[in-house]
Amino acid sequence: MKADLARARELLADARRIVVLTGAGISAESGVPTFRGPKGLWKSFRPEELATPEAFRRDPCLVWGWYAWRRSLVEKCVPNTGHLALARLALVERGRTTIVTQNVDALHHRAARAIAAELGDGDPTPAFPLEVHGAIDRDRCSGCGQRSDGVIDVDVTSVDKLPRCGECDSLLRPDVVWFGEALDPAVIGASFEAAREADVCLVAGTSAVVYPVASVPDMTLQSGGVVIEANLEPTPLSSRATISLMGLAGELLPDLVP
Ligand code: BV8
Ligand code: ZN
Repeated sequence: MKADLARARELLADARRIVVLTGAGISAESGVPTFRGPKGLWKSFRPEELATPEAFRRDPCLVWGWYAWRRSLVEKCVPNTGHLALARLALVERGRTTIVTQNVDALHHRAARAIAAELGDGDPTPAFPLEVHGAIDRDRCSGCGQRSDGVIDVDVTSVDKLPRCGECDSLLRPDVVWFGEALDPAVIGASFEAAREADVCLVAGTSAVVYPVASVPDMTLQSGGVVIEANLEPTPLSSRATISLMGLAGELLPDLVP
């Protein structure tokens, strides 16, 4: 493990372009539940019951109840050392690193602002991630698609109390991508382009089972780059990764990108 860590650190230090892919595991140490695994969100819920457009059509109050609960929980969480290490990587040498996240918790944004302030040069945007599955703190109109800041205390006691669009009166929904829904082509397209151009793809905290974003590391491999995985347990990616490091993202990432 020590030799792997040293080699991974060297590969990252020498990389011309880096793409980072993060999943729920990087936010676990901030208190945001992951999806799968022992204390995963889907232990207490069934994905087909909640993270699909059919579920929202069938029972919008149930789906809104889940997202309103997660929204209020995420609000109280703060970025951890893993988020901060990645933000520093992206801000110290601007333009070298692209962060792609499956997470909808906006913790990468908050880490970017904290490190930009610490570095004293203000602009956090190079460390803002490509959010391929959307953002839980934003709402989107299910009719006209207009986006807005997320309603905080959603009243889920009856459908007619759910938030509606000021323009077309359709139901608002969380601005996230559900199963069976297409990702924003511009966002996933930019993620794939960053993956193809990267010498190193650093994958942290994901079970690597959700497509199309799970193909990001393979695109780096196919264009001759290397993949470094940092995860708590082996995943379907581990056998394809150049280096697979097992451990907590909050400990591994500050070690990998000091
Ligand atoms: C689409 C947003 C097409 C909402 C989410 C069969 C085969 C292949 C693909 C499919 C298939 N059947 C269906 C599909 C497609 C489907 C898919 O991939 N399904 C999978 C499950 C088989 N994909 C889709 O439907 C996508 N859309 O394909 O559309 C299309 C095209 C054109 C037109 C119409 C349609 C949409 C996918 C997006 C779904 N939305 N979430 C919300 O958040 O509620 S997915 C959800 O899972 C989250 O976004 C999450 O990001 C994602 C992946 O989970 P992870 O982030 O990896 O989290 P997980 O808990 O699984 O793992 C955490 C890992 O961290 C673990 O390994 C753990 O060990 C580790 N860990 C824990 N703690 C730590 C740690 N590691 C380090 N440190 C720690 N401290
Ligand atoms: Zn509308």
